[in-house]
Amino acid sequence: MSSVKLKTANLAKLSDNIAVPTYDRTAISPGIVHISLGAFHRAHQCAYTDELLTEQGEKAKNWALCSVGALPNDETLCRRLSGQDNLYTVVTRDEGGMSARVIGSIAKVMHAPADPGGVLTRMTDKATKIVSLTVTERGYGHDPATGKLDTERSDVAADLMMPKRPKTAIGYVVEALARRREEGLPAFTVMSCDNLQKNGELTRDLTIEFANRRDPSLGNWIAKNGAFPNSMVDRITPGTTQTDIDHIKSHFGIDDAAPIVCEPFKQWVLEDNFCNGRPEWEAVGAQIVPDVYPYELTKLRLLNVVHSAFCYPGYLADYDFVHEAIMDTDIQRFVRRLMDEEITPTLPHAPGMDLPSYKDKLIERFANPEICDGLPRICMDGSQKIGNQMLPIVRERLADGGSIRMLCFSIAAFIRFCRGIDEKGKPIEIKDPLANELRRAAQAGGRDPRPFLNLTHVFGADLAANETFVHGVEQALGNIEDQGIRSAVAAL
Ligand code: CS2
Repeated sequence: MSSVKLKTANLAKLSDNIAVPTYDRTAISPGIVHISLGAFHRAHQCAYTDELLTEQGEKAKNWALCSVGALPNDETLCRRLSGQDNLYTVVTRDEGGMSARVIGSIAKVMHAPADPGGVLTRMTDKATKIVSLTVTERGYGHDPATGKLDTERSDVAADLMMPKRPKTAIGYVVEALARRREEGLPAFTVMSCDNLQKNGELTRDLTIEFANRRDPSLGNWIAKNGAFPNSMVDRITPGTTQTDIDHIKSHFGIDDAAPIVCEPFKQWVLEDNFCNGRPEWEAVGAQIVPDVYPYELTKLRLLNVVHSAFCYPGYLADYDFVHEAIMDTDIQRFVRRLMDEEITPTLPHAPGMDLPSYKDKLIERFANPEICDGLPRICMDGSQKIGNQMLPIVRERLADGGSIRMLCFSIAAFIRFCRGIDEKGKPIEIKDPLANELRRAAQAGGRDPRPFLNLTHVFGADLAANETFVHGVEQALGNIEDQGIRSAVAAL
């Protein structure tokens, strides 16, 4: 099949089975600066906003996005998007088939490392009413065990030393808010779209803590004038591969250098807590609720924590993809028990959410064979994901005297993974901000988890000292050692 290069001038030439923007893209302008141009942002917030522009046209036209690549190696993606008028295709796939939609809600793309001043100017612009973030768990610069700014981290320390030339997301937010205050402009809303418990409140606390260290009157101004809504965001979105690009080209006849492949499912639950206006995302399926917490906690614990719990056993059992691991009967049985026996009792009631069917649907989503969500993506940044998402459950269970057997097994598998060599002797690449510490501690301990659990940046001082927890992990690690991962999962 011949293909058409994706750009505005060619939209009319695309085949009929691809949805394209029907609103006037020359009229849209950014009211949101989004930090971190990852695949998830483009699959989620940009997709909702594209639907809103389609639905509301004129009314929503000033709520388009200025999406900012935050990492040095985002340069290629920024260039690719600019080269196709910031358009890209979202292809959703499951066993029912594939569908494609060209997304037009990004009005501008910027690359922060190349143009930090330009990004700050854009954030300070009166037209910017929301700054949203998908900077991942580690991008907030906090210590997961305390929830406070980790001022020993080199990037955080550098930003506190030179706050006018920030590199971290919170550093950018605080500097832009400081400039707005000086210029007499209203604050913007800071909307975290990351998988962190009470993501809005955490972002607020870290922003104010950072600002207070600069100038307490700035901290007060932000506390009084800013807004930090909590949110639950959900859509499974692997990174795009060259195979995806080639496949989309041959299947849809569209030559797109920056497409997204993700699942059809998407969900967004958001708190109505904005200080400077907001788009009506609820017109296109977002749920605006007074209290996001129960939804967010349910999703975080049943999806993200469970992902982290089975990705390490799955990887060690030699699977490549999430769907392969979840289709392993023993792994699936372990996942079910973890969900039902150890996680569900910690969940508050979320109105309108039916837990049994939510869990069934999750297993079905994990098992989607068309997504090819690689286990290494889920294994990445384990110290942050486990520290932020899983350990709070362990603490609650310990306080209530509930069983933590499946949770301890998950952590033991993480320790085994961090040893850096699999059961067949193949090296494992550990992608984690604490990779070296994790590897060293896992190797030093062997079947004794204590050196690892003493990493207080992950486990806090409390868990390292908790005999029930340490013993549970020790037993699970011993079982993995003695029986191998597959039998150890089966024995659960
Ligand atoms: C995943 C998430 O990175 C991870 O570990 O659990 O990216 C997950 O796919 C999304 O949160 C789904 O909404």
